[in-house]
Amino acid sequence: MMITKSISASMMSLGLALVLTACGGEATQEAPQDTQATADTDCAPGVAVTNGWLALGAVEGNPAAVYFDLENTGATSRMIRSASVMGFGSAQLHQMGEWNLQPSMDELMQLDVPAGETVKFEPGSLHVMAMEPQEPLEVGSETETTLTFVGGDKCSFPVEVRAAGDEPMNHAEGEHDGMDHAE
Ligand SMILES: [Cu+2]
Repeated sequence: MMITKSISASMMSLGLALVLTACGGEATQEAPQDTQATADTDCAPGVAVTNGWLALGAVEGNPAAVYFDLENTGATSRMIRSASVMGFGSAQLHQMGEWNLQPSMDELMQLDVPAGETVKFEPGSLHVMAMEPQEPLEVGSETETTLTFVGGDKCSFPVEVRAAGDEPMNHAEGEHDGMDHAE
């Protein structure tokens, strides 16, 4: 039992080192100038997010969808519990699926990311639905998404804002399984 724990702890340390290395690649040595609201990736040890982007709703004021790849480089599984997106009043974890041959969207209460695995949030599948946009986002700009894991660890990362047309699935017309996103 003790041996297992100490191995696990050292693997966690390894994961931490890998993440720090990965994050360090983007950072410059100079002191950051606080000229824009964009953020660097800032994730708990053992979690790495890449390829973050946001698809605006087809109509201004509609929900947007956030996509990214999340890698669990740690030794234990991670459970995503909630998400928030800067510039939006609320956000949910969603999974696209099919029900009666129609596309449907289900809210996930939490999402397990097993140790060593990468979960892809991508169009037609998993996404973070960003609701209640507070102000129009410009295509090509960036905003920040934050995931919170069970236990309280967080992962914040930038997402590039893309136009609605870049996304295959139109959320404004898709079935939302009875949920009211427009509220
Ligand atoms: Cu959705």
